[in-house]
Amino acid sequence: MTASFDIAKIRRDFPVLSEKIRSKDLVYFDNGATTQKPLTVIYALQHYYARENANIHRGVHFLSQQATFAYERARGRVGQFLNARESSEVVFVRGTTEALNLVAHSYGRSQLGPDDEIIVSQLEHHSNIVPWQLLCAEKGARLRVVPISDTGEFLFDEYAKLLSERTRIVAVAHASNALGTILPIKEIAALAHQHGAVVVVDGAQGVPHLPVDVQDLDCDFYAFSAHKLFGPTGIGVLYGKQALLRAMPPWEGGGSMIEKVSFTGTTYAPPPMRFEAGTPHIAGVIGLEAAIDYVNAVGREQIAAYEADLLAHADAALAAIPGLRLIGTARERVAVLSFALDDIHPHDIGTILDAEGIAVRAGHHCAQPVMQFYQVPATVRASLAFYNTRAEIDALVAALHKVKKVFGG
Ligand code: C6P
Repeated sequence: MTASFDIAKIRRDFPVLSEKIRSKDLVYFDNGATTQKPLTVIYALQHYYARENANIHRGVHFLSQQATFAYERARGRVGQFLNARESSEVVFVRGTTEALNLVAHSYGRSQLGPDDEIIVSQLEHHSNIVPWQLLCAEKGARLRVVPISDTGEFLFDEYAKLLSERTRIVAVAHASNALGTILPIKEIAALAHQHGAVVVVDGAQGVPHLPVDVQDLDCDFYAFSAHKLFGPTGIGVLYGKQALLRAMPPWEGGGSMIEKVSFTGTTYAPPPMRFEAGTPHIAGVIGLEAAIDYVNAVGREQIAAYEADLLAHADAALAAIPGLRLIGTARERVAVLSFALDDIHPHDIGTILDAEGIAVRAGHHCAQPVMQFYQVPATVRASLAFYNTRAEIDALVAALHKVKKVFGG
């Protein structure tokens, strides 16, 4: 670990981490659902509402201009964070779900027809399945699914077989929320492009763990949520290549997204404004910028290295528990551990862990096709972040031994 990665200081930056839950030290392992927020993000929101609150893009007065400047500066920061060519390739939305629906509604509805095909993988979150199913139903298009291996790997050869001249969209996760599997986006995109398909990446679980360079990946769209990146809820990003965004029709109408409105015909603003109808979540955007600044200051390479070390420790520690079955053991994973323990129901495990102050998610993780593949109704999922520690993993292991005792194991 690099000397600059000061875990004690990092933990002090996140006030909730020193909370007691049920008289126990909080161990927060539900980062896949949402991450905790550092003080810089909390203060940025407070500062905006206390000192700078105004609507944007429509006021000549000082505060409005200041808020507009802050909002557009944040767009630039997100663009740099993703290595987009231009900040106008960054569209602010409510979150990953809205970003994916935007692409399905705007790009999908205007470009797809009967017998066209959309490829997703077995690993997808419902947000990267259902919008495409709705689009297929409307257009008479077909959804094709790339299978996974028993360890939870994306089967690239099977993907290659599914691609054809009918493939219009390939929509895949950067990393699986249920298993942690990292998908080979760069290779997926290169092959999709050979067939003339566009590539949509659900980056909800990629951005918090991995450096993301959209130019290097050469994806056409990349979606993520601020709240999984230590930022506020209710704000997210759709990155889209400029040429694609320019050619896409609006999907929501209202203020801010127009050039000229009349009853004889309305014209639309260029992207990104074309896709940001109405008053946006200004404070959220400012909070997202603060979150990105925080992550950059910690260092994205450092975060990835620290989390790889945590994951290796957690894999070994959990494997040593008799009766524990890790679900999803792909070679390349972000720090997500999904598991079953004996035949104890995951919700019972989650409840007992909660009594120990340990927050995990028990359920299908909005990835029911993954559960169907492994023939389990649910798993327990510990999803880690860079503020977690080996000691917390050891606390989880000790608590899982208690769970076994309660169930006579
Ligand atoms: N996964 C989890 O506990 P929203 O809700 O729009 O911010 O993100 C949706 C989403 C899309 N894709 C992936 C891969 C995700 O993990 C999520 C959110 C949470 O795993 C809540 S279900």
